[in-house]
Amino acid sequence: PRSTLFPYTTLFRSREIRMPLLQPFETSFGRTTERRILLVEVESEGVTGWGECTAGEHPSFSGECTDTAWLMLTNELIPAVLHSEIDSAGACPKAMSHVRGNRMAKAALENAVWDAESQQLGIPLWELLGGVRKKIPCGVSLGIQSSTEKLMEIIEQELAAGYQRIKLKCKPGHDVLMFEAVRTRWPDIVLSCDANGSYRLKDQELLRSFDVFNMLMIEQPLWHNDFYFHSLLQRQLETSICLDESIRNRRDALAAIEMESCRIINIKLGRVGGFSEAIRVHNVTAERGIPAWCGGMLETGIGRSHNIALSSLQNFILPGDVSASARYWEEDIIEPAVEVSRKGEISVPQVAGRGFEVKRERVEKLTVRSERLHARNKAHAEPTGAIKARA
Ligand code: OSB
Ligand code: MG
Repeated sequence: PRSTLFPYTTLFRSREIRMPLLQPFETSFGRTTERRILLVEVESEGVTGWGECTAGEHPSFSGECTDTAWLMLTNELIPAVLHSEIDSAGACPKAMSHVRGNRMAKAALENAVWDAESQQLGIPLWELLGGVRKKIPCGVSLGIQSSTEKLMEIIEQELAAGYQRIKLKCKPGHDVLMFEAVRTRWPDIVLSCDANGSYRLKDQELLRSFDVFNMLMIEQPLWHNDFYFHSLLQRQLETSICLDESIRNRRDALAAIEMESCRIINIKLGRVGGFSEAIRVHNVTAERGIPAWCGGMLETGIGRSHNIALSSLQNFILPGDVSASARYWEEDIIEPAVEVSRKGEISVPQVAGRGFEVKRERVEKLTVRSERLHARNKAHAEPTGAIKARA
């Protein structure tokens, strides 16, 4: 549907907030205790759309980090979108196409525009995206723990809460013994692991030995940017490989599927550059009969609400890494907080927009820097702040 997104005054604001995690989160590439998160706000025609940047504090998951995303948003992406004639959120990728890469920065901006557009149209965001599911199945991703005992305690808690799948972060030296302990105690739960690219081809025999644990999948065992060696490895394994880091867009998904580099695909909004590309990746997995699920990046409620909307698309068949706000934050920046039922499901909100209010006062309190850019109308964009200072 055509939207009247930017006919008159449009205001963009980028800001950084700091949020301590309730528990540190450790992966094969590092440990996070406090998140530095960029939010993008677009105000137009009486609605406010929000987007969240999933870049980490360090460029270790992808080449992006909070600071590079800030630079791209304020110097390149927001001015580009302000100066182009956007009549729907789906037009954002083209308006930003002069910038290579930087997909997490692009996603924060594009997703804010989708959020605004759904409010202007008065329909739920998930409906604008083409979603169909009313409830989405949820799993949890558990970081590397200091001891197996601690890990077992947490798993017990998450299973009691109803989560449908347990994913264990792993790396060389932090794998078989942990899987053995977990499988001995829980022979039948749906289990998976995520190596974040920490194994090498010389570890083939070790990775083959994971087959006895009957896991649903092993996520990104090899290099973050590889397809070919994953296809060789997949031939050697009974367990399905799921690719995360490797899949940047629809073309990557198609290449991975055709090369049989994986049998399952994790879709993350930030990693693929926003809702437009996420839908395209989703569609190709659906066409090819490859189960998809929605990944997580330790998001606040804004990114979380967008993950919920995306997860309502038909081929998000497997439980995602989208879970309750209370697992991450003492207090989320949305209300109500995201909650998960005893069956391990999130109900997709049946109201216009993202379906969760942003707690503006709390966001203001958490803000450590912000910048405004605005345009009076399509023809006369008027940058402010740093952009104006450079002009
Ligand atoms: O690989 O899925 C990943 C968190 C940060 C970076 C990468 C990953 C993750 C997670 C956490 O697994 C998922 C979540 O609970 O948000
Ligand atoms: Mg992953």
